[in-house]
Amino acid sequence: MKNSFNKPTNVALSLGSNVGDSKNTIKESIAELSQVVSDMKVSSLYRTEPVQMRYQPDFINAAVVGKTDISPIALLRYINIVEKKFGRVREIKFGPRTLDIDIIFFGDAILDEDRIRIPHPEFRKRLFVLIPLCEICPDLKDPETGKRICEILEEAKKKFRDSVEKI
Ligand code: PH2
Ligand code: MG
Ligand code: MG
Repeated sequence: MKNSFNKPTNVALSLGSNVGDSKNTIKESIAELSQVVSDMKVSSLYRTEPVQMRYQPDFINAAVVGKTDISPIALLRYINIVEKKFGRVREIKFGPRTLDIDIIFFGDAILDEDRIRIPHPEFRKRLFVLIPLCEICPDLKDPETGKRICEILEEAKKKFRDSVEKI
């Protein structure tokens, strides 16, 4: 399925895992994503303190940016297939998971539907998303606020103290 732009769209994705062999899961799932995302830039892996549901194991997080010519919904469906392949079942909200891949940006798209919300509604509060993304793409613009990732990160660092450590 082609997207409506007729040319590849820049996408930013956040990956997280805190069940099983998380480092391997993140690395292998990035290889799967290369089927639908080209010209990928991949961040380092980070060990991060859980946010929202604090009493669970630390996460491994990473970010990926690249280009895709499929639609947001087609990308989401593909992501769900990859998540299932790594053993994800529908679990407790914010709780432990083998693999979570979230679409942070899809070009300039702003989507607010039941199935899909882009930009990701929580990303501005999440150092575990902003730090890896800023490593690979500090000038990437948030279509909702017009701010660059590195500016959003600086603001977030003033409010949030969650530990995010490069590994
Ligand atoms: N994902 C969540 C909830 N909390 N915390 C960290 N550190 N990393 C995550 O990926 C994460 C989280 C729900 O998706
Ligand atoms: Mg998530
Ligand atoms: Mg998700």
